[in-house]
Amino acid sequence: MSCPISCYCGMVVKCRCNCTAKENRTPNATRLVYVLLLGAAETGKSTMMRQMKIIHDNGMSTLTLRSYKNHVIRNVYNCLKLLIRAVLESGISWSTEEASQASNVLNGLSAIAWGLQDEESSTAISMALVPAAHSRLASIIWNDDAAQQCWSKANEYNLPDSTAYYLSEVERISNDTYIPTQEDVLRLRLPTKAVAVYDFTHKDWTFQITDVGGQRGERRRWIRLFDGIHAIIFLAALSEYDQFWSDEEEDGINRLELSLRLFRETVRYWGFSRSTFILFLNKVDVLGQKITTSHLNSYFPDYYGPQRDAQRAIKYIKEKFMTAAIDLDRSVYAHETCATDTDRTKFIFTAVRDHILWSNIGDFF
Ligand SMILES: Nc1nc2c(ncn2[C@@H]2O[C@H](COP(=O)(O)OP(=O)(O)O)[C@@H](O)[C@H]2O)c(=O)[nH]1
Ligand SMILES: [Mg+2]
Repeated sequence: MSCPISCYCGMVVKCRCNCTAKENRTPNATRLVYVLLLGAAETGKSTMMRQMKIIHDNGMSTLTLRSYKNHVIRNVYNCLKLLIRAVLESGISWSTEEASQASNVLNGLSAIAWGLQDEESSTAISMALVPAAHSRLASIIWNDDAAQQCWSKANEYNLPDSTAYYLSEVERISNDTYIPTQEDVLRLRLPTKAVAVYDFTHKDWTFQITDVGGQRGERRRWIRLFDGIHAIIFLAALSEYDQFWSDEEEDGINRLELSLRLFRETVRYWGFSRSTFILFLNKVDVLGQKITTSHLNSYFPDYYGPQRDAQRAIKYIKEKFMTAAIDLDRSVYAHETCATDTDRTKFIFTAVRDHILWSNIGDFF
């Protein structure tokens, strides 16, 4: 049997136990490789799943893109509302009368004015539209100095990562003939409760990737439902070092601390003792932007490296995760990722896929 992985090394793989049943497996028989995506909320799990689909299904069809239109418009609406609320809470004055008036109009706006129903029914046939007049007002808001000041403190006001993206693109999105692009879809924040499963086939291997969703309280219970997992891809956001959870269960907890705690629990869970562990240190692009103004040692006083240095910050965060698994007899493979970047994800995932196959090869031959 030749190398099952696409590294073209020409290696011949033999069954380790010489078992004829295994040797006689037909070369075309597919074998299932179970991969679980884990991590705290908003670290990029659903975005990674969407990327898998883009990468393995040769992009999203127009029909699929259209089906996301309501969600995109809902995200624009949410980003705008949260940004206006942040400015009003901050006490910073709008720099022009025009922006102040735009804020009055948009702040009083209900989602129905944009054809949006409640959150649950936003998958219904797309009726949503950003009226051109509102799109102009949204641009005035976004370009105002008060909004920019609040955006530079996005962590304090819990502004979504995609705020800058959607509010810079609002004019395009408000077009009558608007169809979302893949990037518009990748930038979506869609809090999903359901478990999502995606299968793709590579040679005679079928990868089944499962995202258990975002319920915080349920998370620990969820992982116990999964058995025989070949690999865990754990996502943590590099950019969450200056962010805090503000919900009931995890109120006031630093998001990176929570990711570290979850990682520690997951890597130690006996049910995963045979699984390959891969760590995606995601949102490398967001870290690169915020590190210039938000200092890591303001939140992690044991960071003694230089300020405004993305590489040193990444090194420090990576070491924190590695230390969490240091006393265990297992390797963790870490990658810096940007889940919204298709080319980068494709490159990394090809390496990860091959790595998962190699490290589980004993199970398959
Ligand atoms: N800029 C940037 N945004 C990201 C990245 N990964 C995820 N996001 C955004 O972060 C938000 C939350 O991501 P999501 O996949 O829903 O997180 P989940 O709760 O772990 O499933 C979405 O708006 C994504 O577009 C990334 O690497 N860079
Ligand atoms: Mg999700």
